[in-house]
Amino acid sequence: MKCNESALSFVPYSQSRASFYRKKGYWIGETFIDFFKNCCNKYGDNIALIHQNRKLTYKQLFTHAARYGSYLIGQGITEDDFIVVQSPNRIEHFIVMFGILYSGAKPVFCLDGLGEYELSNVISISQARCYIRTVNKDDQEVAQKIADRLKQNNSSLKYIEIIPISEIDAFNLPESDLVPARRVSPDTIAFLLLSGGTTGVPKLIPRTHDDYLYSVRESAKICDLNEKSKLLLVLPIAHNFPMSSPGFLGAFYAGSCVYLADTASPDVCFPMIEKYKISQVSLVPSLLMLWLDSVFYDRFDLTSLRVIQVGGAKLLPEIAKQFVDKFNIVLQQVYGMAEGLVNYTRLDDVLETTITTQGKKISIDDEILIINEDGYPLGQGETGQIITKGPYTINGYYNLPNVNKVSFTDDGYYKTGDVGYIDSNGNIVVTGRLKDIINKGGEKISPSEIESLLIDHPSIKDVSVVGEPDKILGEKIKVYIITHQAEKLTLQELRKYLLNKHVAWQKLPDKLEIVKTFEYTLIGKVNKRAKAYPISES
Ligand code: AMP
Ligand code: DBH
Repeated sequence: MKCNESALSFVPYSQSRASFYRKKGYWIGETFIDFFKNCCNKYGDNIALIHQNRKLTYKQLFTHAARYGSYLIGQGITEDDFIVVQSPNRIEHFIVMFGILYSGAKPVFCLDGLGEYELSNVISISQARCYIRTVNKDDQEVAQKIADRLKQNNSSLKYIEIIPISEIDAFNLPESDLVPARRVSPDTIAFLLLSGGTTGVPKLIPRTHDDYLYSVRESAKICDLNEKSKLLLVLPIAHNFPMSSPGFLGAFYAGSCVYLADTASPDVCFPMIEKYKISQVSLVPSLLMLWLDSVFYDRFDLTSLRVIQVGGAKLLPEIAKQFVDKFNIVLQQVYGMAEGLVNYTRLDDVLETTITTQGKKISIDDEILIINEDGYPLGQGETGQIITKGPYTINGYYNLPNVNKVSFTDDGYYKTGDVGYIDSNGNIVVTGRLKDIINKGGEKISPSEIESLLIDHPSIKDVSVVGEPDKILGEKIKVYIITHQAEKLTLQELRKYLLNKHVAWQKLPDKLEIVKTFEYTLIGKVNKRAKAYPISES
């Protein structure tokens, strides 16, 4: 066992479960680099990636990644290192990602929108030795300054690299400098993903080669990807959904072509769908609504679209039905989580199922239980918390033993914090949630994290952050504040205060209400469901 995979930081699968998953053929002993190499050998001259007028075949992508990986090895990167990675949706991300995996090190995937504050927390929990960011040329200077400060403030961080987009060719080392990919064990951590958390600190999710690749292969099959499929990638590339459900990894497994869009807005995506004859796209419900109402709908030929995956937040059946009718596509609902479990409605499901349920689990060995408040399993059709364990669901967050005590049951089930039931056909229906998160258009935001940042503000005596229902985004961030002496505070001031703390812009509050008091529960917690007493609104 490697030092950074000690019992404290990484909770492995038990030996008996691991050998069961191997026996069943779920875990095949393949590492990410084996997987990538196999895809690139098999589909060599197919186009893997297109962004605007740049294209890479599978073969070219492999060569770039191998060169970058060799370069990293030359820089002294080892298989024990965690490397925090941040990129916009550009070809460079794939080169950096597979380059890191080639070097044997482990990427820690961070959304491009994360601020210095969140990055610092991630570096501190993972004890990352490197931070690599790819940026548009215009943002290079700012990114370099942030990276320098991160290095100053985090002693584990020894090496930073800011790569301007389109300049990755600078790492085009001569063939002779290529070194072989480092061999790592397929049952160790391949990378860390971030969970939208309920705690003040981000939760890092350790996924192994064996477990993650199983979910990728199965997802590609369930979503019917093949060499002719053309996927448009619009969601942030570091998120689990566009990565693996079926995502770009599913596409690579099937030899499909991935098109990168600069934004998810219809004026950018619809012309691309027409031009490239895109067949599949993954969206969150808020984007689906944007596409549904777009004035651009009539201006482009969208008939090549065959399947739309929708997940990340609850999709209302009425909206689902309207979308299917208008776009004439097969809707595939996806209920998944970076911690593991992914459910899909199947492509041959009847319409009623695809619009009203979140589908079936990937594997017959995904164990899903619905439990009541006392932790007892409920029957089919009964509503309670969804808990799960299985061949690709983690057994603990990375380096957070205290969080693990509350996030997992004694017998190893991950407590999703989601509420739902399983219908008579075995489809899961998500009806609500227990966990204290705000789901703003699929982006998971921790209220307690924002509260702990705001409570330091000199005018704020107490603060409560809640999700307020929103027609398009599902929820928006609303802040209730009690001030010390009826000071005036505006939403703008609060947002600026958070920005000065280098918080990701997704976490900036949308609404502010100053109140005289909160209502408290019997044990003295702010009762977030209760109505507070407004004295002014901004
Ligand atoms: P994370 O743990 O940050 O990866 O976020 C996963 C969470 O997103 C789930 O536990 C759900 O709360 C939510 N989620 C994902 N997909 C869906 C869906 N199709 N319907 C409802 N909620 C969803
Ligand atoms: O929201 C998610 O995290 C999510 C949604 C759909 C996910 O991780 C996934 C599919 O794999």
